Amino acid sequence: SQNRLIIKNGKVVNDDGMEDLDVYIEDGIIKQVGRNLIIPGGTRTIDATGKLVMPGGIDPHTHFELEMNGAKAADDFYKGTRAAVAGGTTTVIDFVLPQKNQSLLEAYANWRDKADNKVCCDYGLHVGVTWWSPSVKKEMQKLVTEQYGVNSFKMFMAYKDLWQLDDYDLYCAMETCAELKALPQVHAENGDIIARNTEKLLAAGVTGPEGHELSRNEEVEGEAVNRACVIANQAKSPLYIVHMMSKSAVRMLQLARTRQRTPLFGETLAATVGTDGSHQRNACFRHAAAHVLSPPLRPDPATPQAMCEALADDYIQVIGSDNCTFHEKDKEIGKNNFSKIPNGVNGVEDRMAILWQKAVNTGIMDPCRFVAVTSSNAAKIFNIWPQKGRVAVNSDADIVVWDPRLERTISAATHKHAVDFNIFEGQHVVGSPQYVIVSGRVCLDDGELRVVEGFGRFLKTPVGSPLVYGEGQERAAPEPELLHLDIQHKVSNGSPSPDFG
Ligand code: DUC
Ligand code: ZN
Ligand code: ZN
Ligand code: ZN
Repeated sequence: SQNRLIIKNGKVVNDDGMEDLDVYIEDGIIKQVGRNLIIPGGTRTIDATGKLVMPGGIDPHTHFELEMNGAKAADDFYKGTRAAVAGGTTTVIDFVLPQKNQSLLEAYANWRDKADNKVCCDYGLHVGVTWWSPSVKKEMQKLVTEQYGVNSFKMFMAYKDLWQLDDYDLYCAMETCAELKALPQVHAENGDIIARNTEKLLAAGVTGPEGHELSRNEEVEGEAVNRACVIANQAKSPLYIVHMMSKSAVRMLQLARTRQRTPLFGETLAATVGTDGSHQRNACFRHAAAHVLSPPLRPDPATPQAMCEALADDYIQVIGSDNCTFHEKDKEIGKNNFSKIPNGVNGVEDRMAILWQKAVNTGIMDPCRFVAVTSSNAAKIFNIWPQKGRVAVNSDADIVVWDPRLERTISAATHKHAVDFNIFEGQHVVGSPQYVIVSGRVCLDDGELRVVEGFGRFLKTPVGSPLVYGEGQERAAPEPELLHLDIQHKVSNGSPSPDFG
């Protein structure tokens, strides 16, 4: 075999522990992990002395080439996955977002066509349920089959008149997910409140980027998180809340966990831990608009650290990027109306370094938890574990050799994104990848990027993840005494506790 590699003298970090071990790779697969390995001659050696050998990152939230408000995201599947690999991420999961009344299967096929020959690393797909009808349900049934390999569906509670579902349709979509043992994902913001607030702000002359957060503050996110959890409970469905951006959102998710039985997962973003809402008020339109995404960055300066702590404490399980980059000139579409600014920021490249800097270097989390939230948890939730998300025999050789002492300053001048702006501009980080191995191929080689366009494969994600649907995943029934409803129920008819499941 030509394709042999050994990573020696490093510390292997998995989500459940770390140990000094060598890793031997052949034909894209990890074949041996241990010490004093016996390996064939002619194998390339990477010396990882003083370095951490971790599973490549999984970014479960990207929007390459997304079209929004008349603009198209700058990072395509080539530049986007190239940036991912440069930062230590070796798998991304992107979103197929059908138009209203468009066939989900057709939108899926279009997205595969865009991506398959461009991706530099493996990628999977979530599919948006952006409208509802019996035909949509039939298409979901097809998409979860092995032919298509989709196990997660995203529903929007915001973007009225574009992607938003009402509660009835959201309930139906979640029931269908539960039936199929797929995972519903929800964008949790109250789109009707946002629509009305937008009208009021524009009428009052607030047209700049500062209006964006004002139209959709924390309360508007927290309400939707709570409602999504209630609907999931009624549908007897697990739930994954994408891009949680505020302390209120986390609080509502935690509260729901105390009262309901279905597994509830939360995701936050590199943007949320790496920067804050003050930039949306920058006097320079381009600067402010570049920070506009939904849900928005928050003005509360305690948010970034609180989100790091939520990740460390398992209130939130996953960090993604929501990478959806628009050139500065495209953000100008919203020059006179903040609601027209194409939404989205970068993050697929810097997600790991940013979290390392903000949460590991500060002592908020240890390297094992870092691996859990940047890789292993997403692999488990999206049912690609332990093929992905683990350094172990028989796992894919998707590996990052992390140098915890490597220092660099993040800048649009040097980043690998196609976009001309970086929301982490000027931030100094200590800790970055030195080598990144994608399916056994060294694609970042001592700092030099050597990706191959089209090298990545489409990754099928099977339904029925053990972490989401397995035995013991249903939470213990809540204490009936805590529920006012139950007390009334007992008083009125004296029967035992009602079924909240
Ligand atoms: N939020 C964004 O900021 N961009 C794309 C879609 C979304 O929900
Ligand atoms: Zn979203
Ligand atoms: Zn500026
Ligand atoms: Zn998104």
